[in-house]
Amino acid sequence: THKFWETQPVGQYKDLGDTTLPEGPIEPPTPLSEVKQEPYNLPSAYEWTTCDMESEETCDEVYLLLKNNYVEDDENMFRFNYSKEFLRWALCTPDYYKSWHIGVRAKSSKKLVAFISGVPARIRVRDNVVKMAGINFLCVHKKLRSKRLAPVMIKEVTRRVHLENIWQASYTAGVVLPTPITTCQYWHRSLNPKKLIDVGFSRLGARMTMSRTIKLYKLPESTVTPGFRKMETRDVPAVTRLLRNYLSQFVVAPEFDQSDVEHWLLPNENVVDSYLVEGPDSHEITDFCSFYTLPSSILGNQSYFTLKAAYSYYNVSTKTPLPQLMNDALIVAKQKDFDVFNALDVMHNESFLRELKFGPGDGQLHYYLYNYRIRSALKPSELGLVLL
Ligand code: NHW
Ligand code: EN5
Repeated sequence: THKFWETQPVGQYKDLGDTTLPEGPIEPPTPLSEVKQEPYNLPSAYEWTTCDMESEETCDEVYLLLKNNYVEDDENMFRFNYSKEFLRWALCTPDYYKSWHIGVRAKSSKKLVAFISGVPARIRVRDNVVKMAGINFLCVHKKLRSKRLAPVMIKEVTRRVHLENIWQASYTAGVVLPTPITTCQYWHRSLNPKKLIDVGFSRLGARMTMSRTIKLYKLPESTVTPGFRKMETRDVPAVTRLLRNYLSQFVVAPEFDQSDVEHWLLPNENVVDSYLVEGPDSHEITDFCSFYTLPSSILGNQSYFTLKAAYSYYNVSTKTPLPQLMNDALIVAKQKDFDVFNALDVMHNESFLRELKFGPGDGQLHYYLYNYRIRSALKPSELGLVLL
């Protein structure tokens, strides 16, 4: 049972398969004058703080809270270590609200002990473009777990989103909550198999030696597709057209305009990498691929401290076969010294995962919408959305 989630406008288990319920908002918006004006109450030892992520000092505090307390795998061997530059990129979008970057401090020490954030996003569900908050980086310090702080933080971010006249949200989680719109599988492509095996990220396969494994995952020194190059500012209009057209086929996808493409897809060192294929004569942009950088701390290894992981982001192929395009993405990721390339089975990713020697991981990612009902669960391949 879910004492908190039962009270929220999300798809409930009891309604699963009820085809009489309409698709769309679960609750109508309330007049802004009826939105609670004061913050929710925290336990008396704690206070709310709005985090200015443009401030070096505050960004550092959020970074350290997450570095030490954010998501781990099911065996607690690895923990996400989002960089400061990444957090700024993820949170300080062109149209962000500072009020949606919410911290909790201990009153006595002023230490940051919890965080939750939202950024505005336009998400299309079938034919409807909905203004949403993309919620991410919910984190409660390890020493304050299981005290029901998370529901208060979720209610507080919801209140602050409502104050901006926004009534829906999207989020992902590794845990099952009421109720996923789809469940995706993580896949992993070894780039540095020796290190991955040494740190326990992967295992030597049956009847495999280390040298056979290294040979299996070997990649060419340089990319193979003619016209494959890094994306530049001048490509924003063409990439926007290519991506908008591609994403239009999925049931749920972001509605990107040029300013979104500039923010989310222009290369940003150690944060996001984007490449495209430019045709030989017309200089037409026919294909695009991208990945973001998210290292993980390796917990309790004597020789290695971080695992450098690339995560597949948005990819579009109209001319280069998607497996060939993604093989070039693997080659640049290897050149940039990533240890592993991760991807979900969203969009058309199934078409390259096995062929390029990705293997299924032990983790899944569940996608959710807040206050928006979908008639029945989607297939991962019907999803055109990648959250950070
Ligand atoms: S998913 C990553 C979440 N963070 C982590 O896993 C980091 C490590 N864990 C922690 O910090 C990406 C804590 O365990 C957290 C829970 C803080 C997760 N989403 O305080 P209590 C995101 O950031 C429910 C939603 O005692 P705790 C997305 C749980 O089911 N709910 O637990 C975030 C239970 O409710 P129930 C989650 O362990 C989306 C209640 O929290 C959850 O000390 C947020 C227990 O609270 C999760 N990941 O703290 C929703 N994990 O009903 C946004 C647990 O079952 C919704 N819970 O009794 C939309 C808002 C905006 C709407 C705008 C219109
Ligand atoms: C929302 N934005 O479990 C964030 N990762 O498979 C919240 N496993 O890395 C999302 N357990 O399978 C939270 N190696 C959900 C993700 C939480 C992190 C997580 C999984 C995803 C993961 C690795 C390591 C497992 C370590 C022990 C894994 C196998 C790789 C192998 C490579 C060779 C081919 C077969 C697979």
